[in-house]
Amino acid sequence: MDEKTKTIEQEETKKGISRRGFLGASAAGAAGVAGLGLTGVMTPAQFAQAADKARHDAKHNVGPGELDEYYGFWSGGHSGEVRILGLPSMRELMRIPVFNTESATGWGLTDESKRIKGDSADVLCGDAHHPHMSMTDGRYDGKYVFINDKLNTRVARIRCDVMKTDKMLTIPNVQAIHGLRVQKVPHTKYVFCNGEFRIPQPNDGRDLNDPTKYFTMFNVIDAEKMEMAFQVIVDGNLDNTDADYTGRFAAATCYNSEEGVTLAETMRNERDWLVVFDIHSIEKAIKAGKFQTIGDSKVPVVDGRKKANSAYTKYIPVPKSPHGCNTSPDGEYFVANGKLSPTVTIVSIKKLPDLFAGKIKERDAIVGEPELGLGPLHTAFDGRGNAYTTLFLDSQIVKWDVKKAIEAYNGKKVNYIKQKLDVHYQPGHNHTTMGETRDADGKYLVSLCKFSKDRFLPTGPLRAENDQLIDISGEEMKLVHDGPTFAEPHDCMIVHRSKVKPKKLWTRDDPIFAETVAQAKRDGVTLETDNKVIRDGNRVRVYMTSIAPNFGMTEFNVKQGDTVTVCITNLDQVEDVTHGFAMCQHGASMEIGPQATSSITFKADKPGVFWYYCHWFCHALHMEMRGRMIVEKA
Ligand code: K7E
Ligand code: CUA
Repeated sequence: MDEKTKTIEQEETKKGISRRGFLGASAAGAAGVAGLGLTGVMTPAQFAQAADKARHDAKHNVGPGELDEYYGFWSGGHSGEVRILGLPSMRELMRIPVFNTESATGWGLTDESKRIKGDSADVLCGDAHHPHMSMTDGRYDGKYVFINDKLNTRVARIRCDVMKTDKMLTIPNVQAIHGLRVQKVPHTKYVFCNGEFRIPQPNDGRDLNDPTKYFTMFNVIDAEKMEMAFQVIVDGNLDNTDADYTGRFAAATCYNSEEGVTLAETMRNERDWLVVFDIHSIEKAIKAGKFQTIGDSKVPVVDGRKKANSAYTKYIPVPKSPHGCNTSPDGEYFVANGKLSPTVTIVSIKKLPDLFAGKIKERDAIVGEPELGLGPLHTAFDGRGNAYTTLFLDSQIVKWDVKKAIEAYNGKKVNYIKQKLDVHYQPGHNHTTMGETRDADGKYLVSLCKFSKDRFLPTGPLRAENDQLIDISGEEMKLVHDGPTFAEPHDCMIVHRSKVKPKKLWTRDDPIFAETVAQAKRDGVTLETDNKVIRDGNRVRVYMTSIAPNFGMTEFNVKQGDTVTVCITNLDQVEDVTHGFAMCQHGASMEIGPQATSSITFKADKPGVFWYYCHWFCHALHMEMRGRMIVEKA
C-alpha cells in the first residue's frame, strides 16, 4: 500500500468512516439477505427455518474487514512452523518459523535467528507438535507460546508481543521431545516435556544392543530463562503430558510398559500407565543435593522409575497405550485417552496427595473409565461439565458428561454419552476455546483431522488435512467450517484476542537483535544514522539504514573471499512497512521490520556485480529499492 492510500485510510479512521468498517457492514447485510434465500415464495415454516439458518451462519461469519474473536496457535507438524489463525473465520493470519528454515523472513539464515537457535543453528528442519501459552493462575497471560520439536529434541519459545521465536533449547540425554505443557499455577515457572524414545545413557556408543539399559526422562525447563531445571528418569515411553491447577502435580501418559523394541513387544500388556510427578518433592530433593548427572550434562537428574520406589512418581495403570493427557478446567481430573482401548480413564487430582502419602493404591485414584468409541486420542472441555473426545478410528467427536461417567463407574445406570458428531476424517487433537485454562468458555471446538479425502479439490497424491470448526455453544455440536491445512497440525490452542497484545513496531532495544546492536557499538557505528563499511581482516561488516524506498547505501565494495555481514536498520515508523534484503546469487534473504535491526552473513566467493534488493513490498518505488555489491577479484 502506498503512502497516499495510507493517509486516506488514517483520515477515514479518524472520521469513523474507514473503508474497513464500511465494507464489513455492507458484506454482513448482503450475507443476511442471501442466507434468507429470498427467492420465490416460502411457507412460514420454510421462512422460519431459513431465518434460523441465516442467524446461525451469521454468528460464525466474519465478513471482509471484520476481526476475529480468537487467536489460534497451530502447530505445523513436520513443516516445523507455527501458524496463527483467526477464529471463527479460520483465516490464516501469520506463519511463525520455528524449527524450519524460511525464505521471506530469513529465519534460520539471519545472524539473529542463528544465535537464537544456538547449538542447533545448522539444523534446518523439525517436527512441531504441541503449542501452549504461558499462564498465570491457570489463565493465559499472553506472554509466550512454547512448542516442542520431536525430530531434533528441542523446545522453542515464541514471544507473543512480536510473534517471533526468541529462544530455543536442545534437551540433553533424551530423544524425541513429544508431549509438552506448561505449569498453570501459580504461574508458568516450568515447561514440562516428555522424552519419548528410550536410549542408552549417555548415548555415546555404549549399550547399543542392550535395550534393558535404555531409558528416557521427563524434562522440566525453567520457562523464563529457557534453561533445563531438572530431569526425571522413568519407565516406558512417555507420550503426552499436562499439569494440574495446584502447581504440585504433572502427569504423562506412558506406553510400552513392556520396554520392548518392536511393535509386537510394545503391545503385549493390557495396561500401561499414567505417570504422575510430584513436582514439589522433586524440587525439594534437588535443593537438598539429592540428584545425579548424566555424561557431560550438568542438569540435575532424579530417578523416578518404579523400582526406585521414590517419592517423585506414581504409576497409575490405565488401558492400553494411552495417548492424550488432559486436565479438566475445573482442576478436578486428569484424563488419559485410551487409543488402543475404547475408554478414557479419569483420575481424581484430589486423591493424588493420598496416593503419594501411601494411603490409597494406584487404581483407587481412578474415578471413571467411560467407554466412548474406537481410538480415543485427545479430550477437550467446555467449562460446563462436558468433555469432547476425538475418536480416530470412528472419525467422530464424542461429547460426554464427566459427572455421569463417574456415576456410571460407581454402578449407576446412566447414559453419559450426549452426542457423536462425524468429522472428516480421522481426528487427532481437538481443542476448545480457552479450554485448557480456568476460562474455558465452551464456544468453539476445533477438530484437527488427519485426512480430508473428498472434502476439497484433489491436489495430487498429497492432499490437505482438514481443520474443522464446531460450534459447541448450544446443546448440540454443529459443524460450521472446513479448513484445509498443510502438513501437519498436531495440536492447537485457542486464546481470546483480549489476552494477546502484539506490538505494532519493534523497540530499538529489543533483545532479539541486542547482540547485533552491541557489535555495531564495538565497530563505532550508530545504527540509526550511519551507512558504513567496516573491514576487519577478511570479515566485512556493511551497516546501512532503510527508509522506503531507499537503502542507505546503493553500492559497496568487497574482495573475493570476504565474509560479508550486511546489517540493516529499518528507520520506517509506519505500521506494517517491512523491508527486505535479498542478495542475488548468495542465498541471503531477510525481513527487517519497522524499527528493527537485522543482519545476515554470507561469503562473497565469486567476483562480479551482484544486485541486492528489497523483497518485501513497501512502496510504489519498491522495485527500485536496490543496490550493488561489487566483488573485486582476489
Ligand atoms: Cu500427533 Cu499430540 Cu504429537 Cu496426538 S500428537 S494425534
Ligand atoms: Cu523496501 Cu520493498
